[in-house]
Order: sequence, then C-alpha cells, then structure tokens
Amino acid sequence: MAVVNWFVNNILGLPEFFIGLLVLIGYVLLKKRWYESITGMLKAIVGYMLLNIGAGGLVSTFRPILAGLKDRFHLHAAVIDPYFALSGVDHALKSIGVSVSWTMTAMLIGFIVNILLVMFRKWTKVRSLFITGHIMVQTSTVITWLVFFAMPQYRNIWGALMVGILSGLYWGVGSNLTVGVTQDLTNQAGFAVGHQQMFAIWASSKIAPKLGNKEKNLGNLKLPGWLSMFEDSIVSTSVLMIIFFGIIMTVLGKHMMMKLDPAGFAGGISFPVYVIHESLFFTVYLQVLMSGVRMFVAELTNSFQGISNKILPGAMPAVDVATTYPFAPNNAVLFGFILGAIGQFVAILGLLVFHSPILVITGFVPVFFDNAAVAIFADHFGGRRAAAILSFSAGLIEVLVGAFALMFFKLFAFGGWEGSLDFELFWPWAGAALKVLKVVGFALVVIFLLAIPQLQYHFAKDKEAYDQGKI
Ligand code: ASC
Repeated sequence: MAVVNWFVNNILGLPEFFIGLLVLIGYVLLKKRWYESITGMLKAIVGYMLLNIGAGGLVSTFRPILAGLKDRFHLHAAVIDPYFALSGVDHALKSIGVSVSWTMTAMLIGFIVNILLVMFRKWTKVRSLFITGHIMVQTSTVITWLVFFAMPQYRNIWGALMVGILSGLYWGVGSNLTVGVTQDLTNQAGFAVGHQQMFAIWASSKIAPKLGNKEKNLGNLKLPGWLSMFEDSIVSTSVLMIIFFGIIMTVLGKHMMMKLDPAGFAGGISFPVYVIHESLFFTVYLQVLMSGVRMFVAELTNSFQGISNKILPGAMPAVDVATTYPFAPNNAVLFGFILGAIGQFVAILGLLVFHSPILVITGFVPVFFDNAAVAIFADHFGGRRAAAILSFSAGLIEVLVGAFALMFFKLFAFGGWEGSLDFELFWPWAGAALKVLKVVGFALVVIFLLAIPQLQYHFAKDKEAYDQGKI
C-alpha cells in the first residue's frame, strides 16, 4: 500500500514526472547517450510544467470573472465547470454521509483497469494510457456521484469498484477514440487526448467533413487590408479578449472586481487599466501554454519510438487536450472559444426566457478548452464552416444538457456540473441507465464502452496501421 500511495502521490498526481519518466525510458531504449536522455527528460518535464502554468493561469484568472455574473445578477444558478462539479460532488457526497476517499480508491482501480486494457490490447484494441492526473481526479469524482446516487445500496467498496471500472474504461476507451484523429492532426506526433471531451473530439472529426470543406479552413483564411493584423494570434487574442472580458468586467463593475481580486488593484491601478492588463494575461498564459507543449511534445515524439518499438508497440500516452492547440492554425483556439461562448449565451438566454427552473452560468473550462478543441478538430477535418457550426452547437449542448444533468442528478443545490463535453454527450445517459436499471445498467455501460474499440478496429481500413497507433 505504501508503494501504491507513493506512486499515486508522486507520479500519477504529477503527470510531468510521468511524461519525464516515459521520455527517459524511451531514449534509453533508443540507446541515446546518457546526457542526451537526461536533457530530453528535463525538457519534457519543464515543458509539461509550462503547460500547467499556462492552463492554470487561465483557469484561475478567468473562472471567477465568468462565475461572478451569477452574483452580479443575483441569479440562483449553478456553474458548468469541472472545478465547480468537483466541489459540488464533494458536498453532495458529504450530504449523504459518504467518505470522499472512495473516489481515490476508485481512481487507482481505474488506472489499473486502463493499464490492463493496454496490456491486453491484442484483444481489447485499446492503445492509449490516460495520464492527465487532475482530469482523472475530476472525472472519477463525478462518476462516483453517478454510481452512489443511482445505487444507494452500493455506497461501499462495491460501488467504488464499479466507479473504478467505469472510470478506467472511460479513460482507456475514450482516449483510444482520439488516437487516429489526433495522429492525423499532429502529423503522427505520438500522443492521444486524455481529457474530458474525447467523445466530442471524435464526433466533431467525423461530422465535420459533412458540414464543410477541409480546404477552406482557418489556416488559409486571408483577411483584407488592415484586418490582416488579426492573422497574428497575439493581436487577435489580445484585442478580442480586451473586448470580451472588458464587457464582462465592466458589467460586474469595479466594486465587485475589487472584491474578486483585491491584489490586482493594489498600487492604485485604475479600473480601465486593470481591465486591459487582466485581459492581456489571456494572451500571456496562452503563449506560455503553447511554448510548454511544443517543448514536451518534441521530446515525447522522438523518445516514444523507443517505447513503441521495444516494449509496448502501438501504445501511447493520452495527455491534456491543450497539447493539440499548437497543431492548429493560429486563430482556431480563439475561434472555438468565441463561437462556443455565443452558443452558451444563447442557450442561457433561452433558459431565462422560458423560465427554466434550473439556471446555468458559463464555466471557463468548457467554454474555452472544450470549444477550442471542437473547433480545431472540426476545422482540420471539415474547414471553418464546420468549425463554426460545431463549436456553436457545443456551446448550446453544454448549457442545455448541463441543465438537465444538474436536475436529474440532483446536483443543482450543490452548485455545479461538469460542462466538459463528455459529461453532456455520454455520462448523463450512462448515469441515467445506472439510475433506472441499476446493476443491469452498469453492465450495459461496460459492454457499450468495451464495444467501442472493437468497432473502431472493425471499421479500420488498415489493421496494421491501427495496431501501430497510426490511425
Ligand atoms: C480541464 C481542467 C483544467 C483544464 C486544463 C486544460 O478540464 O480541469 O484545468 O481543462 O487541463 O489545459
């Protein structure tokens, strides 16, 4: 147990070391010199840490601003965002007198399930190992609620076992679903997506070609005259964020912003200057994130040859969704965010107009990270028209299905639901099956998940390429 604890706390909880370790092993297997292997490992670790600093900065700066809208308008609303879901479920579990530690047990079981799926990939057809630690915590926590809520008689180790099996299957099968499309996007960079919009990434990649033309993509969009300055993503991100968050912060007002961020106003900074300064941090964090990704992916791609040639052919790590961002045209991330935000705002307005008993507020993580991912994959496979339609629709779905889930799973009172797209496209329905059919529902969800990679393999045109993790 001590070894397990050490592993969970020091490696699983710190994906940068996991990636670093993989890179080191890969280079050693490739018989690189020792100092080259160490160099690669360090660059992979620092790169992953930069990604986390960038993503963390975005989340911690802009999440409170969006969530602030709720208080500003005295709305009785829940936030659709993984961090709000996490704290909501923690409270919900406490309210039914269940210890949160079941989630940790389940997470470990899930990780083992995912390893087994990859080890036995000859039969399971699963090639990817999910290593995004903070997402494993968030997803297994919400799945814990789905199981414990649906089956009160299993609020014990048996329930935790079910949560572990569901989580591990979801991580392995979901990320495996992204292998082919991510390899296509990244020109075979050697990673899959291990996050919480994996079904959405697959679905957008498959639907996109029907909605648009791959040749007319965001990458070859040429803007005329002075507008061409917006082809530079530093300019477009900065200007759009000053407008977007400028409006929202002005609506919240100086008084409320000072309450949300007292330190930001220290030194007598005036409100307009504060707004511009804060908004520019969006561009800054995004750049930090991108440069980190470029650093670690370069090492991972080179070193992973060692692992996939020698010990685990075709197996690959599934990492944070933001890893795909530098592989997209300059403005795709921003494009998805804006279109997705419009979709969310339209849906929220709809809830207000139709006097929905459940009100939802935009959460930063889905509205930015999920919709950006949808736009990137849709643009790659179906051009900018597909990207626009699908990221806008994703925004609508996040709010509308989020509202349903908040009601159905009785989490509204606890303030949050996921909002990331797999928790709209897949988990509400799986959760409903658990609630209605209990253990039979559990068995059906397990069978459904296990069948996905089989179908993927069945429909793969080139079986060898599938086994090598290329498609
Ligand atoms: C999430 C989450 C984050 C972000 C980050 C994106 O779902 O909880 O902090 O996305 O991982 O890079």
